[in-house]
Amino acid sequence: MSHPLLRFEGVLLALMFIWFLGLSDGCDEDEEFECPEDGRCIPIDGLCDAKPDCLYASDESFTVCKVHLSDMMADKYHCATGAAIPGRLACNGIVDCSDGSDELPQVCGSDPGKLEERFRGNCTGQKDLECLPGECVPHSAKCDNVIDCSNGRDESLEICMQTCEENKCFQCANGVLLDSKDLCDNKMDCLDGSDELSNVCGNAINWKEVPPAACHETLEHRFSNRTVFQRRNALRFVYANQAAEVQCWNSDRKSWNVCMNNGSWHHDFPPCIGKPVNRNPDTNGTNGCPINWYNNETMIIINWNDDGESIALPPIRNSRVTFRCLEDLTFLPYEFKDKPITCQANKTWIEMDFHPRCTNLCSPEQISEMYSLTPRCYNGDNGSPINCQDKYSLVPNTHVKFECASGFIHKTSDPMRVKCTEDGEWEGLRDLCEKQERHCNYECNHRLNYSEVTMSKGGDATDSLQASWLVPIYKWNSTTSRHEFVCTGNLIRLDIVLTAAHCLNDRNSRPENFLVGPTGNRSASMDPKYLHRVRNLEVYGAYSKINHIYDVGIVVLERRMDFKQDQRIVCLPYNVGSHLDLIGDAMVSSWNSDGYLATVYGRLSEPRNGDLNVVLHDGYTLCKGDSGSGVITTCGLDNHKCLVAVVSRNVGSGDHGTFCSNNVTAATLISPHLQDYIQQLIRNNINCPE
Ligand SMILES: *[C@@H]1O[C@H](CO)[C@@H](O)[C@H](O)[C@H]1NC(C)=O
Ligand SMILES: *[C@@H]1O[C@H](CO)[C@@H](O)[C@H](O)[C@H]1NC(C)=O
Ligand SMILES: *[C@@H]1O[C@H](CO)[C@@H](O)[C@H](O)[C@H]1NC(C)=O
Ligand SMILES: *[C@@H]1O[C@H](CO)[C@@H](O)[C@H](O)[C@H]1NC(C)=O
Ligand SMILES: *[C@@H]1O[C@H](CO)[C@@H](O)[C@H](O)[C@H]1NC(C)=O
Ligand SMILES: *[C@@H]1O[C@H](CO)[C@@H](O)[C@H](O)[C@H]1NC(C)=O
Ligand SMILES: *[C@@H]1O[C@H](CO)[C@@H](O)[C@H](O)[C@H]1NC(C)=O
Ligand SMILES: *[C@@H]1O[C@H](CO)[C@@H](O)[C@H](O)[C@H]1NC(C)=O
Ligand SMILES: *[C@@H]1O[C@H](CO)[C@@H](O)[C@H](O)[C@H]1NC(C)=O
Ligand SMILES: *[C@@H]1O[C@H](CO)[C@@H](O)[C@H](O)[C@H]1NC(C)=O
Ligand SMILES: [Ca+2]
Ligand SMILES: [Ca+2]
Repeated sequence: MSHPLLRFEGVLLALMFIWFLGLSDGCDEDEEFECPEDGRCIPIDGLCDAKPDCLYASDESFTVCKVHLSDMMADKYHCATGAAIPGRLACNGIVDCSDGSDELPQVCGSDPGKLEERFRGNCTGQKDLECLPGECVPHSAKCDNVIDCSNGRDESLEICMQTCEENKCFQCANGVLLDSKDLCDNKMDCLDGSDELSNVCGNAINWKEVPPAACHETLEHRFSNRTVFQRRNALRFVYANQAAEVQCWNSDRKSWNVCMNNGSWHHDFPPCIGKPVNRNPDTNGTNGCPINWYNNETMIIINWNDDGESIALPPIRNSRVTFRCLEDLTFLPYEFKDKPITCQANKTWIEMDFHPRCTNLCSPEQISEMYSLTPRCYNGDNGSPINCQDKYSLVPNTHVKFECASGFIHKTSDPMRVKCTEDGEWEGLRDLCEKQERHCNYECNHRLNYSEVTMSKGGDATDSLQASWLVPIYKWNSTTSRHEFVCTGNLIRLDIVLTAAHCLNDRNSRPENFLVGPTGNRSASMDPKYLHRVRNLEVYGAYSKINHIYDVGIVVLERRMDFKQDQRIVCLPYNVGSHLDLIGDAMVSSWNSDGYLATVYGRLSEPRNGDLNVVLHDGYTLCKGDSGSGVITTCGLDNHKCLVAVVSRNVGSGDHGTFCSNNVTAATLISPHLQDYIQQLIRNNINCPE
């Protein structure tokens, strides 16, 4: 009889191989967690807080979040994944745990009869648990630590969740409570192996670390869109006791399987029909080690021997080799790049599951940079969703379906799709990009709540939501070697900022000298990760440097901003219809000297020479850094609020904005002519791939 642990050795080798490769040294270990899927660093606070931060939610996996009984906090509710949430969030009707375990009926009290009825589904008689439609197993199969359902439902969290009475119990990731003596005894008692994880047992005596078991997708059987998988670099897998639906690579034949805690799939996958047979004895395992995936058009083989390296051709026998991609193709999975593998004398590889591929990849930036479209990516036409930010996932035949970005509304129901070609290009993207205007419309002042703006200069801080189109513009000062705040800008598209021309127009005004911050707190916004680089500066042609009339300019950002709650675009009159009320009250929001958003009020005077004068009410002032702020008033038939002018200069003293003005401020009117200019400029700045 072999002890169960001995059976791990084969798996262990392969797992360690995967686990300890490709770790970068990028993250600060004390303050950050490195997402294994892509090496991104997230703040340590984001780890096991029940909210996924990593691309594939590895920061919330039970394999990192599960803790020992002695580390559980009495005042917290521990999700079955181990993540701790405030106790009051359990059973509050809102799912807070990433696995939903805080709202399961077993915990929150529900009629057991109802629950049984739900599990039964359409099953009858003794076989009263429905795994999948039509697949029934007996009652005794429920949570007996043996996988009976093809999709593992009989051992899933949904069915097996148990409530801990005294608030301190060890629970497997599928909700089953475990006796504390079974913890860290080098024997997996949980189907998911959570009782023997290093984060649970790290301090235990005589405990031997075994990496968490994982089952990988194969080349033939790819995860379907119903599988919630993890990813480590380019390899996709599920952890133990997690179900996976796979789809044949060449057909839509699907089947379910469950990963076991020794790293094997619970049952064999049904064969995929029509799998091509490799009749080449040099690559199919007859004359040498099998390399069915070898493609002489895309890869070369380097043979390592005592004399150094040399190029080899199949068959490969009894040697150590590396596969390399030709030209600028990308090697996948990239963590195996330049990794030597060994072909043994008996024509088998020491390493298992080595299936490299050399491929072109499509660009994640190109699909995420369009101002009004948000991509959703799929593995094939009807395949599983993949993350559009993840460049190693964007292989040929990745399909992308677009939706109008939040803040935009659909104008048509036309499908918006592109796909990645073998050459690594997005087919149809340029066309779609250029025609965005036809598909999606701005909701320019959607959710702006002007009535709440009650701030005055020097008053209390106002919420950035209330002036969510305002962005600070920073310019490089070569004397101080710093970027300094110079003017206020207004987002009129997610990548276009309207401001005053004089902010952009001098000898040092080159795009690379400018940065644009996010809306909100000006002083807090110098964190480089929130700053936007500038692609282009445009000054209205009629702008006069002498008397500063037609003082309007535009900053085009290199990349669009995200549409966030506190980031909105402002309406220009043309967005909402032609009616403009240019006499009456107006307001100007910008930052006060402390960096807080503030608003001043005034009365508009008749427009003259392209200027609209704002006569400020008593006690309000506008100063140098307020240049470029928008003058906001009522416009359009629905009494929208729009930006009708851009603050330019203090006319009282004839000065162009160096000092503060407390009575009359000149602002450049967004006249119909200027609107045309802006619209034209917007059209010319649709940033589409070549
Ligand atoms: C994993 O366990 C199953 C059944 O318990 C067994 O059939 C299989 O061979 C094991 N796999 C490995 C790699 O040890
Ligand atoms: C039972 O089967 C019927 C017909 O196949 C289906 O419409 C119904 O939704 C099923 N009920 C449950 C609870 O799955
Ligand atoms: C490999 O190719 C040879 C020659 O065509 C064939 O006889 C053999 O069966 C093939 N082997 C496999 C495993 O497909
Ligand atoms: C690849 O192999 C095929 C068939 O063996 C051969 O015809 C072709 O010339 C090879 N191509 C390269 C680039 O070596
Ligand atoms: C091939 O040889 C290696 C080492 O000599 C051995 O571990 C392995 O089991 C052999 N494989 C087969 C299929 O014979
Ligand atoms: C998965 O793909 C199928 C088509 O193959 C589609 O009908 C289904 O809605 C998709 N499901 C999800 C969850 O995206
Ligand atoms: C806007 O402000 C009004 C008045 O303060 C308030 O009643 C309303 O709920 C706010 N609307 C939104 C969407 O915040
Ligand atoms: C740059 O900083 C210096 C020192 O604070 C200041 O005197 C100068 O006016 C700044 N230059 C510009 C262009 O703002
Ligand atoms: C604005 O930023 C400053 C400096 O970073 C900070 O002290 C202040 O609390 C922030 N205010 C708000 C409202 O975020
Ligand atoms: C604006 O204020 C300045 C001084 O504060 C004053 O000299 C000037 O006449 C005022 N202009 C108007 C139009 O009220
Ligand atoms: Ca069972
Ligand atoms: Ca155990």
